[in-house]
Amino acid sequence: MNRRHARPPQPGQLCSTDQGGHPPLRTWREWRAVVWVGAAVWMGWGSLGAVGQPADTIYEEARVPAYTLPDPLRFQDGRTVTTAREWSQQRRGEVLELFRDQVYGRSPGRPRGLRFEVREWDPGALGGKATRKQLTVWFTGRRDGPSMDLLVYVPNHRKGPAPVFLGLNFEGNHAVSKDPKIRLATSWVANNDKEGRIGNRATEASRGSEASRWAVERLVERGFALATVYYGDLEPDFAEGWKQGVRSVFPVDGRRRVVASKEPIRELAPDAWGAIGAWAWGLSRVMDYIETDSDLNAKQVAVMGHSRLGKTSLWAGAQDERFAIVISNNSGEGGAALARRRFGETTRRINTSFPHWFCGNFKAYNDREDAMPVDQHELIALAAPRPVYIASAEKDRWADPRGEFLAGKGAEPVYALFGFQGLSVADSPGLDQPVGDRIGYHYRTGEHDVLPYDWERYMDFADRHYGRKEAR
Ligand code: GTR
Repeated sequence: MNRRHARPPQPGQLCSTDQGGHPPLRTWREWRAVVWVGAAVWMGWGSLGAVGQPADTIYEEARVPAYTLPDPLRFQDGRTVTTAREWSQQRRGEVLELFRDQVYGRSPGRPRGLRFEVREWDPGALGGKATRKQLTVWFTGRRDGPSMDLLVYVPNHRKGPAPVFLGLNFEGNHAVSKDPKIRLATSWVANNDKEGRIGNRATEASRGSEASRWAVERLVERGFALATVYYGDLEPDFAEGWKQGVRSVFPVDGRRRVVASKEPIRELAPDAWGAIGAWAWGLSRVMDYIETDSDLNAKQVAVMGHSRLGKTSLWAGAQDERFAIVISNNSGEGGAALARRRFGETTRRINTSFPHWFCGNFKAYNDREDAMPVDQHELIALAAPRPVYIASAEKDRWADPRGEFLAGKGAEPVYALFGFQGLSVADSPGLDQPVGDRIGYHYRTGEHDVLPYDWERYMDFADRHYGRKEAR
């Protein structure tokens, strides 16, 4: 056994090497309170994901219209990429810029005033197997500005800094485990009487409501740390939610100039970040924290997300190359699934049900997927040469499992430039047969969900790529 802990900072201590700061955002809390009321009314029609699937949805292969994917190795001016260097230094930037401009929008970088405040630190968590850390990340460095709460479990039995799985959660940090010490989420949550979210507030009854999706004990047992944040801390998930999220504070204009705003922003440019961009930005801010925590291995951080948060992990991994592994769990349309393959959810559908997820420019592709300058195989390719894992589920036809596999296929030429095998199979494998070399893939039995099966595969994949002795 080799226990190694950095000295716990005192609760309330702010840690940052950056002494910069933004002007106080005096109106932030007041503004948020006003919008909550409107949001509660707006959300009356339903909760997360409660949007119907139209009757004309394509679920038969024979009805999928023919399409041609853009070539990831072709520059906008027609030239061909022939080397890994050309990809990394020129074409990668071009593809990233197209996704920024036309799909997810432009995001700001690390805010100057970023601060990490330790709220709780307990080396006796999970029956003594883990150290639980709870922090608040203050984005402007000011306590009257926006923030997110970060929950971290670090295994106590480990050699050196622990590799990390990082993911956003849907219902609040307290929902990922029954651990009674996790602080309840304080920001807006979607109502669900059965799961204890009432009046858009988390209650004690919502503890552990999402626990089946988070293999906390198994991760710790296998030597991984878990870091998670409630996505609603960054932006509540409804059309006007951005007015109470980080997008109202950090404006992005068409020339990528970012300034902290004294007043909430009331309008977004067509190429400014969408909600997925805001959530992905939060993941990069967690990465900023991880780099400061000597218990965590900042070179071994796998960013993982499910569904809309799988779209988010892919976008976070595309933009921020500090993530060592990128994992998409059932991310579907706007995530791993090819947009041009109109199986299941389509661009029009997603832009209609969730108008806030993507940037304004993306609306131009409703029923015009073929006009997109990119497709989702190129989003996967933006992870290259880092390992990427795509997981699909049998009953998740809305997400187009085959389209998710084919996006991995479409990314292979980029991995090949680096001398890496991608999926290393010609066609989609059968159920519950994980495949892949640098691009991992499985098609699991069951529903749109995150199951222990998925976590075991992600941990196996991470062990293999990190060359960990723990690899079974
Ligand atoms: C669905 C949406 C999908 C997926 C899912 C989820 O309603 O159409 O794109 O993101 O929600 O996030 O659960």
